[in-house]
Amino acid sequence: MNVAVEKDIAKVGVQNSSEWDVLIVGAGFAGLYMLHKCQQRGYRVRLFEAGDGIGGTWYWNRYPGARVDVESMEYSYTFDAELEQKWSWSERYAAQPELQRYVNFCADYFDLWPNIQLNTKVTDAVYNEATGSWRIGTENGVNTTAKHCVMATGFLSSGQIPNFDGVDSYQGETYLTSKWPKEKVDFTGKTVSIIGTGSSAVQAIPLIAKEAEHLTVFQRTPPYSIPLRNEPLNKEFEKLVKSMYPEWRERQRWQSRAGFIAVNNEPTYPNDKSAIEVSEKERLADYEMRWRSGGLCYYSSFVDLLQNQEANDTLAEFVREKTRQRINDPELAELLLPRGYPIMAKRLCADTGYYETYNRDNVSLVSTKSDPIEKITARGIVVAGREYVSDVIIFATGFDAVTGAISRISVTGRGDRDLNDHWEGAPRAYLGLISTGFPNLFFLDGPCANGALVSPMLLSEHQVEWVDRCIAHSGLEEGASVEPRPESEDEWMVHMHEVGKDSLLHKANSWYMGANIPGKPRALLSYLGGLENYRQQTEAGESDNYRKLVVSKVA
Ligand code: N01
Repeated sequence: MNVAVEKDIAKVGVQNSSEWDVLIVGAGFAGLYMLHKCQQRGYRVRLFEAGDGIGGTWYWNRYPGARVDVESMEYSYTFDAELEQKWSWSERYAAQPELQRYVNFCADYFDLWPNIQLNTKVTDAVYNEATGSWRIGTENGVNTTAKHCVMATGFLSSGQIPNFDGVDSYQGETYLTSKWPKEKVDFTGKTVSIIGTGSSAVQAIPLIAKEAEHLTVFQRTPPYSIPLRNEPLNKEFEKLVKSMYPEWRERQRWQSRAGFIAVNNEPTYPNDKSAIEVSEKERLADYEMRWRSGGLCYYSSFVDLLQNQEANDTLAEFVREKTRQRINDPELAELLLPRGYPIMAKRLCADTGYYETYNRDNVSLVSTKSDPIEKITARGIVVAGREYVSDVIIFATGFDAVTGAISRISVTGRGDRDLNDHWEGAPRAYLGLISTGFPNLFFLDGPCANGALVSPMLLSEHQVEWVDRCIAHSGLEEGASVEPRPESEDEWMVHMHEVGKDSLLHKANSWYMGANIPGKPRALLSYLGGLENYRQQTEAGESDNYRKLVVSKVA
């Protein structure tokens, strides 16, 4: 045992047979904040990260054009007032390299590095009922034990390449957007194919088109995409936000619906009116105002947009009409326009020149809606009997979202129960934070919470603080454990499905529903009650001395 560890044990002042009080898996924003909280408590804590750098999604997704589509001033840690004032963003929406610089700056600022272990991919976790602790195994053979284990593995971290016939026979270069190389990829003079038109592709396509000899886009479902309107950060806006950050953050937390309030460089409240009860003039004024602002602010538009098809149709038609104007060729526009599913039922995309890219001579579109990709050959992609020969294929084909990263770790709880068995059909977790039969194991940004529909930064900070208090409450002593009562987990699942049952999300084949992965059970994976409601529910979960949980102590 090293000196630092001995010092920490003295600080915590408990006897513990585990090597670590808390083991955190994943060095994204959530895992790093968890680490900071544990360090503040003086716990013996370790964070294992699979990559050779930190940042989670912002470490892996380095494809051209990768940038956040929540405003930088709102997509940053909210828990430290000094940090908020110290850091300055250069753009309205930070690009991947700047986000990585921010994450590294935070790790320095909070002195997190001594407890981060890179290149350490967790493969399995087994609960020991006698000691109330977890044994954690890793790909490189490091095994350790921890009293509490926090899975901060991310909800968009398991990239997927569909199992296309012949995919391994392809002889050209291949790239997956979510595992992009660190070195710049040069497309100059190359014919490039990209499969997928979700958020990643929509960001990458305009930049790759500028470089490639020819770019062919294989689109199955046209996305709804809103202009992002990125620009250098408006200094007046930065000054405004920094002058009122405490109030701004409170409004993000409690009065925002999705965790962001900036629209057209002003703080706003979500629109609580119905899209179909207001006049057409009022409705269009709201849509136009948000179109001018750009990005994802339609999530705080009329309250019934994701509940009522008629309301949703008004926005879908508005966006289609705006989109039509961005594409020169009317026939091509018809292929690119999204139809047949509600807007926002798949996550809205936000783009910089996406549709205008199709006005270039070196870009073509292949619709695979009625003629799916038949196979991949040594030279390219075959659709409807035609081979599209390419030097490069880019897979922008998304993620085994929400549950994928956790499910790839073999997790064995009380009574040798496998977590994937407990989650068979649909994941189950009380408040999205902890599952019955898996004591002392916590999920951040996991299933059954609302990471998918609110700003992940706001959600994960709130969850970290909840987990931090829960660990402090249950303790570190040998034999101590905490898990939800079975009826608490049942109640939460009933509540989650009740809240989500009328949502239009059910009408699209999206990762929200697990519907993008062949064979994955179709189920609502996230809580749709909004951020404020989720915060209230989790606070209630702590009431009456955590009566919804079973906290066992040493006899
Ligand atoms: O993945 P996606 P993504 N044959 O699942 C297609 C976040 N994000 O990486 O729609 C043919 O959205 C698939 O077609 P379809 C954001 O939350 C944020 O782009 O299933 N095509 C779709 O077009 C986002 O929602 C940011 O019919 C196949 C595409 O591949 C989430 O990450 C940036 C196919 C996958 O799109 C995921 O985005 C990037 C097949 N067999 C990502 N399988 C920002 O912050 C899949 N496709 C800006």
